[in-house]
Amino acid sequence: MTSVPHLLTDIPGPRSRELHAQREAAVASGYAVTLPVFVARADTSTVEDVDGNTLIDFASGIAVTSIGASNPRLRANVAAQLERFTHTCFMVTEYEGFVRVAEWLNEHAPGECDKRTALFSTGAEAVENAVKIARHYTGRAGVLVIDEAYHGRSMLTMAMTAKEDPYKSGFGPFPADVVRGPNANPLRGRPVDETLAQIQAIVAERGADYFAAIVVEPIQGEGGFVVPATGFLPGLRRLADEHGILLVVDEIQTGLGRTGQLFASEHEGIAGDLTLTAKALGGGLPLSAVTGRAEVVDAVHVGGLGGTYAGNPLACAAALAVFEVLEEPGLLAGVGDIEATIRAHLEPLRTEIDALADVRGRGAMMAVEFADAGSLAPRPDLAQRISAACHAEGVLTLTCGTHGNVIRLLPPLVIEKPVLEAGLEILVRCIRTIAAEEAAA
Ligand code: PLZ
Repeated sequence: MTSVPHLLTDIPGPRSRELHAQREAAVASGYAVTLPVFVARADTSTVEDVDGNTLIDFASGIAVTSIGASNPRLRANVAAQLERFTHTCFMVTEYEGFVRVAEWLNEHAPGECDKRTALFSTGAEAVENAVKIARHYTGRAGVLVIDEAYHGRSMLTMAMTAKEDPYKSGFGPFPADVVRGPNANPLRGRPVDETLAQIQAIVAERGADYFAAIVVEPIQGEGGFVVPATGFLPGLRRLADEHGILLVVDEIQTGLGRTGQLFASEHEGIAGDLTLTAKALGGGLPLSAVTGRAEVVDAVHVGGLGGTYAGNPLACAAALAVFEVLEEPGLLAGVGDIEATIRAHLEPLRTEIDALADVRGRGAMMAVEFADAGSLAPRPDLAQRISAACHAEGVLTLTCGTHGNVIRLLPPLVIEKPVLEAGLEILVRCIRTIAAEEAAA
């Protein structure tokens, strides 16, 4: 491999700029873009743009291409399926891939119980359907969600998502019966027992028969890669059990190896009544799933769940390749090595750079938060400038967080160590440079 990143032009290059201008004349302006670079092809952990530049991929298309954006096994599986048929609609005639994906998820999702799986296409659809199932099973309406949560862009999932701008502003009114509780954010929240007591009070206020589900991300994604304080998730599990509420764990960003376990729930020793997957599940083809206790999932009447493209055959073929890669010996342990490498590069900066407030995450889902020392006033300006500097040097980083002050790293789980290290060295250099400029200003 030639050394990466490998840059031939400015980023974005001339051809990308030309295409971006065409995009502006054709595409709805409501889509934001992290880096206006047009991709020609992708490899295990790099993307090549239309100007011949090779960038290091620390985004994986937002935690989707965990096994790489052009994995040979996935391509072969999808190509073989493509030769056979592209679609039947599972509600019209059946095909085997759908069943095999469901079986794998039933076997591997958290919880020692008989399970069933329903497949859909997008993450938001999985969340919507989990709420449908939970309401049907419990006969209750309420959905309890957490501060700083992200669950999608459909009407119900916008209601469940916390952040107003850009996700919700101007798009309401939203469906009713979504109630928000506090987050056990170790950097910014209250102690975990107080947080749980507040949630307990919210449940008590609404009455015993109100909440159908508590929906929670085991590590918040868009909300800022917030790893909840120890005890929060088990506390929610207990609270749900005490009140006959279903616990729905949204593993759409964290699931399928991202955190070094197949499911992030496993780090906390909990199992949702329903566990949601998407993103990495289809390895880039649209596929999502609700997996959970058979009794709960099968409470829904025949015909109550579905969708034209739900569990599309090409996407199922892709998922079966994803499962094979996840089961390779050493894959999950390698994710632990990714975390160790990231920490080794970033943690020393904590004492060196005042505005570097936190290095956190699990596995290949790691983040750096920027905030003023002492007051913890968020510094989105720093995160944005550092991220932009990384882009200019050929490293594709993303930001996130309620305040936009977090840089997140989501490399493919199969990233080669030299590529990871090259990207991290650039990130560290950019953090130092921007922090020094800041200090001099
Ligand atoms: N739940 C935890 O992370 C998607 C959103 C990007 P969809 N996150 C990326 C954007 O700005 O639209 C996500 C998630 C969690 C649900 C979803 C929704 O998944 O496949 O985007 O619908």
